[in-house]
Amino acid sequence: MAIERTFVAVKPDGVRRGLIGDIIKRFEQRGLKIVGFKMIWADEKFATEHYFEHKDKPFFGNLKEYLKSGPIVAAVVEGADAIDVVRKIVGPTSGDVAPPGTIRGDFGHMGIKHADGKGRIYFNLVHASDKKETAEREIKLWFKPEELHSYKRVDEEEVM
Ligand code: 3AN
Repeated sequence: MAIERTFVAVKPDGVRRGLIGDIIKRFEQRGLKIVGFKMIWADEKFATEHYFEHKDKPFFGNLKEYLKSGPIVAAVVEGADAIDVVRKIVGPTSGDVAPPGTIRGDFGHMGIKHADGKGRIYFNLVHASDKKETAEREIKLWFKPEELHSYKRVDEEEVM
C-alpha cells in the first residue's frame, strides 16, 4: 500500500450547482488529505492538454466545451492508494449506473447514452485521475510544485 497523490476536479457543472463543498467533503471524510486546492477557468489550450488522451473520440469537442464552460475547482488529494480509492468515491463515468453512495450516483442520474443520443454535452460533476501516470501528468499540468503542501492531519494516525 503506497501513499499516493491524485488529481481531482470539481467540473463546471459541480461548481455551478453549488456542490464544491459536498464533493470535496467526500474525500476529507474518508481520511484523504487535500494537499493542493484552487479555482481555474480553463482555456482551449489547457482543455486540449488535459483531455489529450481523448483527442480522437467523437465527443472530444463537447468535452472541451464542457471543461471550458465555467470555473473548475482543482485539487490534489493524498492518501493510501489514493488513486483507486478516489475513483471509487467518484463512481462510474455514467450517472445511470453509478451506485448511490458515490458522488456521481448521489448527485446525478443521467447516462452517457442519453446525452449522446441528444448530441449534448455529458455532465458528470467530477474528474479523477485513472492511474499513476495520469495522476502525475495531471498534477504537473494543473499545479506548480510550490502550490502543493505537506502537513499532518490531526487524525492521521487513525485514518492514513
Ligand atoms: P472518467 O471521467 O470516468 O474517467 P473517461 O476517462 O472515460 O471517464 O472519460 C472522460 C470524460 O469524457 C468523462 N468524464 C465524460 O465527461 C466524457 N465522456 C466519456 N465518454 C463519453 C461519451 N460517450 N459521450 C460524451 N462524453 C463522454
